[in-house]
Amino acid sequence: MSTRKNDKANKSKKAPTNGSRANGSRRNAGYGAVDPKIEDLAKNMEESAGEFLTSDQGIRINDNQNSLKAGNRGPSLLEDFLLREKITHFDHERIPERVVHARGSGAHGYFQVYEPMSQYTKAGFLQDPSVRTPVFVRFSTVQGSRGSTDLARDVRGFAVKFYTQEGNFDLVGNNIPVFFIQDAIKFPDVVHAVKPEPHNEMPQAASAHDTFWDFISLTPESMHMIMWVMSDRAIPRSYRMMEGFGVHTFRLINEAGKARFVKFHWKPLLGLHAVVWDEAQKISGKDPDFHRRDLWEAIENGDYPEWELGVQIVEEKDELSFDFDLLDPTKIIPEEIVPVQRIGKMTLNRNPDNFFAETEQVAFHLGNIVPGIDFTNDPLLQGRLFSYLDTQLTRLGGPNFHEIPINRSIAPVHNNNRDGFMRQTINRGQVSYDPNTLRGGCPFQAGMDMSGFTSYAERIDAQKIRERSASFFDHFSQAAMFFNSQSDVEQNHIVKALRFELGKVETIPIRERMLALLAQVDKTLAKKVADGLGLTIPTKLDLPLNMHVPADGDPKKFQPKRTKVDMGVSPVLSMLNNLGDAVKTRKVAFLVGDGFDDMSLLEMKQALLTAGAKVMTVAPHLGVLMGQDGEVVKADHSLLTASSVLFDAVYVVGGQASIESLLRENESTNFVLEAYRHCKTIGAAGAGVELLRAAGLPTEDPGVVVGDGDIKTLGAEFVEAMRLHRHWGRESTETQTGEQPLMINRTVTQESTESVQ
Ligand code: HDE
Repeated sequence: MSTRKNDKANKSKKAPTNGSRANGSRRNAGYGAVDPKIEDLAKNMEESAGEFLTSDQGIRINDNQNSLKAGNRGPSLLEDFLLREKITHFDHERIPERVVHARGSGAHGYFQVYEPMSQYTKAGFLQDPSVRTPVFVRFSTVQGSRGSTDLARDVRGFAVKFYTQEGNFDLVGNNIPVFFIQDAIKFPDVVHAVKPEPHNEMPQAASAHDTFWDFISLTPESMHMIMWVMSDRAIPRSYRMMEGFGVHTFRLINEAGKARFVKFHWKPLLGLHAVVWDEAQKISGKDPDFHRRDLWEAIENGDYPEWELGVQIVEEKDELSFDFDLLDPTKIIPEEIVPVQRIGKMTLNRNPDNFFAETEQVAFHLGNIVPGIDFTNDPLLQGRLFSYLDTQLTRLGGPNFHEIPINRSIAPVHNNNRDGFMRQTINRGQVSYDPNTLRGGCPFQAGMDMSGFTSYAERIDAQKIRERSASFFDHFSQAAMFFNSQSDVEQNHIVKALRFELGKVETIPIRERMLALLAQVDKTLAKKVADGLGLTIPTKLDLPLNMHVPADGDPKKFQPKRTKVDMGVSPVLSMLNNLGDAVKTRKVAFLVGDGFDDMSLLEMKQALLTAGAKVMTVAPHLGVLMGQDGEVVKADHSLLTASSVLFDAVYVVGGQASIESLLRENESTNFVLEAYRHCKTIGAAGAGVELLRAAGLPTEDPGVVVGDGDIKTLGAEFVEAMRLHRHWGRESTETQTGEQPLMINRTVTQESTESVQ
């Protein structure tokens, strides 16, 4: 399959070259040694610069403008094999999009472990800190179609393929550590409920509609997940600023065969940040590719995103020592109970060369594991083990998708699997079965000492039964823990998100059922949502709380537990306690017009660049702008092409003429006003303050930084203000519970933990 080079002796004439792109110039970026996956992908790369146009059969094409006709005004001829080849290929360019996670963005990178992990696992890629294991990561939204907006309120997929020397290991996770359901048999239901409704295919990429909340209102096990997806976790500022989680409990197994339970985490070094909901909706119109672009640009700029891999390890003997079941995917292990050990770092440093070939064709599978890692009996995990391989058969058109360059392992593949659509491998020889003598028994089974995979020999002594373990029945304690662990600002966002989502639900009884469920999590929360909906919390429900009761079943076996466990709070669950560096790689818009004050632009720019931020000028017109002392700057955007929602902070450059030209455009006051409403840092120097006044902004707000003289001091203040990410004091307090502490220190009150009635 490797690309033929244009060096055929009988075609010595080369096409004119107009600057061939150095194919692979970005290859090996960041690597000291050769990256084995990059080398592997290179075998399939094609580069047209300097080459002649050919058919798929390699025939050089002389006329790519006209089809073959009977006379220049006559009908096209069936004989035209070039026309037919081109159109036929075009007709079949599309493959089915993913059933879920259709909208995604990918990047290449590498992973390095900090210390040998041999105490816990024999996995080869977790032993040697000097080894860089290549990775390909795909981030995604879940609900929407391939062309939908990045900024939907949604869970984000966080799927990592490690190309290890022992074969591929896929950690197919999300940015939220729990899931809606406990058993795989409910997955088609929850997905059907959240996807656009089948009769009119509306709404796109949104959970705010009747079928989703109908299902959720009948599925109390979803309440913990609902708290997370209604929080700001579901509207991240960037893929680079969100956590990742393996969700299920897995196993690590060491050389001696000792197993331990493990939960996987990804911790972003840039901290956790979100946008606000109004901003998210506006970005969806202004730049639906916002997250995709952000990831792409960061990597192109050399701002390589990084995450530390964390593990929570639980000894087997402690399996049953928690208030929840380790096999229940609607539960986390609070970090305060089992700390997260950071064991290595992943760096993304290369954008894909071709979206379809890599990001679209990549096929993740939870079942891709390596010796030293194994599964547990989590019933969601067990169902996923079937689904991923199965779905790829249709999506990628047959059983050979592991041969697609982005999917193939860097470890050699030898087995007796044969044939099928699009087979690339040319298996040589007579033998395609095992055992055999004709090939000396090859390929051999590998002993455990030769990295042969063996499943963990878990003891199982059970009845075959369709039942859910009673240890899975507590659906509200962790939902309450999550809610109680949020700052007032974050709780306020959850209230507003629920008011929005349920406000879009047209069927009143569904809203009421949701209020009854929310009341099991926290009465104040339910009351505030009810107020927004103009409803009261129902005291009695017509239907049982949990609808998973089979006609002939014992309802008690399916009901959520009546008493909640007080799990207290877990401060690490608040994004505001994970701010990290809120300046590095952040985008600041400089509002500027002709006649600007040169120093107020240059010195502020310097202060921001030094702190690691990015600066972009937004002006009344494109082209160049002249400063009052002769400085010339390029306008990166005009007020028409840019919008404040695409930036993290706004600075109004000084200079009377500049401000006057900005004030002639309505968009300039809208720009700062919207940034203010979204709680962003705003700065203005000298005459720039006039623009803030014209927009009606207060200048004594903590996140509004103004100054007349020394721009260096103003710059330092501006950077400090940006470090807070947002200035939440500006938000309406109508739905808030009280003060707005950044750090959490709550105790749970009796009233907020009322049991199910
Ligand atoms: Fe998935 N999921 N899922 N999922 N999932 C898919 O596989 C499925 C679940 C996740 O970027 C599909 O290739 C079932 C949890 C990610 O290509 C499909 C169940 C978590 C991606 C599928 C779950 C995930 C997928 C669709 C319940 C977080 C995108 C296309 C039993 C731990 C991977 C495909 C990418 C994709 C099935 C639940 C993560 C249909 C049956 C929980 C990140 O096979």
